[in-house]
Amino acid sequence: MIEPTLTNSVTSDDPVYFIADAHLGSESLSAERAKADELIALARALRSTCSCLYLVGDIFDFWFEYPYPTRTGHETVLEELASLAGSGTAVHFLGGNHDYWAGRRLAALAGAEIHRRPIEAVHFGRRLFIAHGDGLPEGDVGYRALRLIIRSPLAIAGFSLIPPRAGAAIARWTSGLSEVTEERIDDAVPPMLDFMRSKLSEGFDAVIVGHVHHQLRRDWDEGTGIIVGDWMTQRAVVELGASGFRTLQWTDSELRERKQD
Ligand SMILES: [Mn+2]
Repeated sequence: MIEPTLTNSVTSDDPVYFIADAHLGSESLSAERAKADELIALARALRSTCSCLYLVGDIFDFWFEYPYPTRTGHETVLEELASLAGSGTAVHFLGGNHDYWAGRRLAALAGAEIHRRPIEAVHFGRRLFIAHGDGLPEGDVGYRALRLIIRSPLAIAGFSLIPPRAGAAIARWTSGLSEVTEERIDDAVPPMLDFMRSKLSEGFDAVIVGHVHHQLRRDWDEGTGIIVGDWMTQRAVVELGASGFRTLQWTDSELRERKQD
């Protein structure tokens, strides 16, 4: 059983927001610019209206903390997140399977609290279980084995000896192996729904995950399950306010209700 880390619960009337799977650094230069510019615009729009921003994993297609200074290539986004944090928004970063190696350096650059495990938080009286979602459904056994290797200290030590440019090339290659397709999304949704219901049965009021790249909300008797959807292709955003959850999309420089597929 996965025990979530309990975060400090924020008592505020301002809504809480969730985004996931921007995979910054994975696409063409123009796609990358659009993703980053719009993410920066969102962060600016959220300033002073958002008590808490959860980055629910795979915001970066690749993140590694070398033991010496390197350019991240994501300076503008990081600066904007840091100013959002500076304005009083609590920024929580959950490591995904692509950016699990995020640590102290990212925390300092983005003003974010870094989590390498699922977290539990309470907002608007609801007990939330928040996780990126990789390897959580029970069926994901092969991937779980791979993840154990990715997360081993020895593998991390080995990777830090590779020059950053070569390291990034290896990361791009492994990233291509896990490319998102419609078929993979269809396969991933049912076990994720099962997983969410099992967490709800443990007493959570809502379960929020990313990873699947498809925005989805299910309301069951025992609670709400939400897959945030991705920033990469959908600019998906989820809001939790006093009146409950809203599935949104950043489009034409504002947040709008997003029709469920
Ligand atoms: Mn993922």
